[in-house]
Amino acid sequence: MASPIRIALQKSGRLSEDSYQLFKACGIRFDYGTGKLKSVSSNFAAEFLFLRDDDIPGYVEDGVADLGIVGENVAVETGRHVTTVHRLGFSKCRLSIAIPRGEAYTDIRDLDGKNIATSYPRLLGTYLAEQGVSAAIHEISGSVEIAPSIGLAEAVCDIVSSGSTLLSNGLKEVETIFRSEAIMIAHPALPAEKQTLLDQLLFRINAVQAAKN
Ligand code: PRT
Ligand code: ZN
Repeated sequence: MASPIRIALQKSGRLSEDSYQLFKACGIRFDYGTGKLKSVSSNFAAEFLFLRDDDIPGYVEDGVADLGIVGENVAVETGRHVTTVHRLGFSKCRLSIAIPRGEAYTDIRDLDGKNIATSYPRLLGTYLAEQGVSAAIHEISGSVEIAPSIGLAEAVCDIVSSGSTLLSNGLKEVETIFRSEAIMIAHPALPAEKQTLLDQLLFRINAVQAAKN
C-alpha cells in the first residue's frame, strides 16, 4: 500500500468541525475528537495530525505534513512557502480595521501617524504600504479589540465575522483589508505517490462541493 498522505487539521477551533465533515463527506474515515494528536484513516491512505492552526503552514512547508487546512489569513500571515490547492468555502471571515465608534473617519489617510493593534502585522503592514499610509503596528496575540479602551492604540485590525465583537467593544469597522476562507495547502514539491493521493482527494472534494451546489 502507498505510504499515507499526512494531513494537518486544527485540533480544536473554528476550522475543526467543518474540516472533519469534509473528509467524512468524501467517505474518508478516521477517529476525531478523541484527544489524540494523530489518527490513521481506516479506508484511505491518509494519516491526520491535530495541531494549532498557526503551526500548520510551517509543518506543511517543512514536509512534516503533506497537506493542511487553515484560514487563508493564517496561511498568508505566516509567510510560509506552501501551495494553495483548493478553496474550501467555510470559515469565511474578513480582516478589518476598526476604530472607536465615536471617532470621525473619512478615509485611510486618517490612520497616518496612528497606532494600530493587531495579530496580523504582515497583512496589515502590506496593506498600509500599498495605501501609502504610515502607522505604527503593535503586535498583540489576543484580545485585540480592547486595545483602544485601555489606551494601547487608536485603532485595531482583527478578524470579523458577524461584527458583534466589534460592536460590544464600542468599535466600528472602517476598512476591510483581506477576505478569507478555509483553504487546503500543500507542500510545494510533493513526491509523485503523494501527488496521486492528493489528486484522488481533490476529485472527491470537487464531487462533494458539486453535489452541494
Ligand atoms: O487554538 P488555535 O490556535 O488552533 O485556534 P485560534 O483560536 O487561533 O483560531 P480560531 O479557531 O478562532 O479560528 C480559526 C480560523 O477561523 C481563523 O484563522 C479564521 O480563518 C477563521 N474565522 C472565521 C475566525 C472567525 N471566523 C472569527 N470570528 N477567526 C476568528 N474569529 C474571532 C475574531 O478574532 C474575533 O475575536 O471572532 C471574533 C469576531 O467574531 P464576530 O462574529 O463577533 O465578528
Ligand atoms: Zn491559532
